[in-house]
Amino acid sequence: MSSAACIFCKIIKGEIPSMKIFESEKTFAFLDIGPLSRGHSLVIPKFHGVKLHDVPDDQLSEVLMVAKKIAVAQGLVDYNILQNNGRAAHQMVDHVHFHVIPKPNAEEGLGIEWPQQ
Ligand code: IU
Repeated sequence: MSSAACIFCKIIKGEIPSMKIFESEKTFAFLDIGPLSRGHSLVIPKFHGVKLHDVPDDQLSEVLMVAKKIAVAQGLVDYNILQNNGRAAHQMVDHVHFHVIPKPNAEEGLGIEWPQQ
């Protein structure tokens, strides 16, 4: 099921270009256009659901497995897997999506000396 008005459904169908990094029967992944860090990607079910509870379990479980595969393929050590539901929870696009956000090693990435703890 897809929604004609949904921008992520259009990305899945190729009607809007994206930097695709993975596709299967149920899942699609692409680079975020506004990355919070280098390599920030989004993993989405092809099934159109606005919030987590709208998406069938089999679609959701594959999305999480793909997010893990992407993190492993990128060689990530520290990263966030993030998923927002609803405006108050900072969801801007109404099609369920999981962010994979690489975190550079804190000390190397920020180039500052950390206080001893
Ligand atoms: P959020 O969890 O709904 O707040 O995140 C939406 C993300 O979708 C955000 O990081 C955007 O940069 C990203 N995005 C995108 O990659 N391509 C698009 O065409 C649109 C949003 I619209």
